[in-house]
Amino acid sequence: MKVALITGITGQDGSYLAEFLLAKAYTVHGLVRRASTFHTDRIDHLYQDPHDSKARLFLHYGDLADSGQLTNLFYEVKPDEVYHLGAQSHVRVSFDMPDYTGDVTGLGTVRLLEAIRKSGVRCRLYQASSSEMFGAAPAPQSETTPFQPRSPYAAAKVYAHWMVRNYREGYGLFACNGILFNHESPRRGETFVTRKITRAVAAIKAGRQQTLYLGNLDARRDWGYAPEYVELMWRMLQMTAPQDFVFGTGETHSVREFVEAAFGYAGLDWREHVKLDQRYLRPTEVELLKADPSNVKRQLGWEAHVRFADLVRIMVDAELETAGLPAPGEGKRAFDAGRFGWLRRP
Ligand code: NAP
Ligand code: F7E
Repeated sequence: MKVALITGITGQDGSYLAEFLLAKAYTVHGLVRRASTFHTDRIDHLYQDPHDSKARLFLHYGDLADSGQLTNLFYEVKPDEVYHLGAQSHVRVSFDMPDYTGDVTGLGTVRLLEAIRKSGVRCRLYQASSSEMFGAAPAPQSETTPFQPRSPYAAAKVYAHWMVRNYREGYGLFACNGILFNHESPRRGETFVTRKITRAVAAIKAGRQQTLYLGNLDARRDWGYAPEYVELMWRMLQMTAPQDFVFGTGETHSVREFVEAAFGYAGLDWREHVKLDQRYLRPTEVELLKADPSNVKRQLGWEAHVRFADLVRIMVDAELETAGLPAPGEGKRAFDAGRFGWLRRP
């Protein structure tokens, strides 16, 4: 039975990954930040009483800013596989909090690498790199596209990415960077644009909201479905030798197209509800992201199955259901298509 350690287990990807690994009979340990309120809602359905001898999910307080606790955790848990997903992951927020973002997202990765090295625990590491690192680089972006980061977040991820490669080359660590393009789901953080839009659709349908304020509608992203992406993270750590991969759908759509699709699916006219708020614009924007996923397809036989239209439907259906409203259900059909047998809820 393998042991995994997940940083960022309370986040979107961490929650799906924990679910996926538990279904694969892993013992899963997660790093959780201390807060004055509970914030484990994404993993509450996975909770197991640690006093139960059959428990396979364990949570540990810690922080990527605290190297001592990270090192202790390696001595205690001795993981076979480490999935480093913890980060200050919001690009717009990173402009307001550049040094904090550098500390947690950049240096936090170095603290983790040092914890592995100093503890001497032999494990494999997955690093959550990001398509944001490509920034202004022309699309489509692949493993050979040079990085041109356009935000403090992206610059911090570039630093982390290269440090992971450095530990791979310098210390022989089995460490892989997954350069993942945007991936979304009903568990996406509420301030990322797709979830903000789908939540607003349900609130407008329910008569609780009239207007949705957004920033740049022209930015284009390669949006996929998060559960597919966490499967790939696991797959990368099962390779015979460590390697970095780009992963995305290979399609690109504008924020406006997402808005149109989400409102349209729920029978709403977005023009009656969406307004610009300058606060959501970024000092430097990444205009166009579109993956070239041919390498991962060739080497790992991996491709994204849930595409733009189904992703929108999955997210709007989930939001309408949560609001107690009737949902068209087309997203549910895409979701039920059989690929996600390990998922207990979308
Ligand atoms: P997310 O929902 O924002 O989750 C981030 C996680 O990091 C949360 O569990 C958060 O804990 C934790 N965290 C934040 N600061 C921390 C700290 N100082 N110490 C310990 N943990 C901390 O992000 P996500 O969408 O799941 O993404 C997972 C990873 O992939 C991130 O590294 C992100 O940057 C990267 N990524 C995401 C995408 C995407 O489209 N989703 C694409 C490429 C790369 P709290 O719950 O306490 O806040
Ligand atoms: O913005 C535009 C915004 O915040 C997408 C993170 O997971 O993916 C994510 O970063 C686009 C941008 O995601 C609003 O300007 C318009 O062009 O949903 P987002 P992101 O910045 O692409 C990458 C791959 C990561 O690695 C990150 O961790 O939408 N946009 N209006 C808006 N964005 C937000 N958040 N809010 C708006 O009102």
